[in-house]
Amino acid sequence: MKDQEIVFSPYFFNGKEIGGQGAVKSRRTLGDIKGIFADSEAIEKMDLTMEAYHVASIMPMAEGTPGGIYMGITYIAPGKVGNEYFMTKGHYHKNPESVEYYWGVEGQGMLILMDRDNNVWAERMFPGSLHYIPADIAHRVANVGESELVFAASWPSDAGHDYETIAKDGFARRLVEVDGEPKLV
Ligand code: S6P
Ligand code: ZN
Repeated sequence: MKDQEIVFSPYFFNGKEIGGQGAVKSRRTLGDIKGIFADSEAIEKMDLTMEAYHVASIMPMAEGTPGGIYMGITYIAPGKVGNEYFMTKGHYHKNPESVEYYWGVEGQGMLILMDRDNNVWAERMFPGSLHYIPADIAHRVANVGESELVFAASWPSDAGHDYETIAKDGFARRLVEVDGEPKLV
C-alpha cells in the first residue's frame, strides 16, 4: 500500500456471503460424512451425492501461522438421517489452546460441544446468537430447522483441525428429534 492511498478491502462480508481475494470453498456431500450418523440403514437409502454443507473461508495467511486469524461461513442443508439432524463432521483443534467464535446468521441450529471427559452440551443458534468455543472443546453444528442454517466462524490460523478423534470415537451424545424437539441422547 502506498502512503495516503485510499482503497477497497480485498474481502467482503455482506451479512450472509463472504469472499474476495483468495477465498477458499469446500463442500461435503452426505456420502462424505455418512459415517457420522447412527442410522446406517437410513443413510444408504438417501442420495449420497446431495450436499450436506459447504464452507466459504478467508484465509489470508498460511495455515499454522501464529497470530493469524481466519473467518468462514458454513451453510448446512436442512434434513435428517433417521431422527438425527444434518450436521458438520465436528472437530477438536490440533492446538489445544485455540479458541473460536461462532455466530448465527440464518436459520435454527445447535452448537454441540464436548469436553475431554465426554460431557456433551449444546447452545441454541439463531440469527444474532454468539458462541465462544473454549480451548480443547470439540465442536459440531446441527441444523435443527426446516431451512438452510448459516453461521459464521472465526478461528486462529494455527488452530489446525483434529477430525480423526471424532471420526474414531464420535461425540458421546447424539442430537436427535424426539416429539418434534431436538434432544441430546
Ligand atoms: C473451522 C470452523 C468451521 C468449520 C465448518 C465445518 O475451525 O470450525 O469453519 O470448519 O463449520 O465443520 P467441520 O467440522 O466439518 O470442519
Ligand atoms: Zn473449529
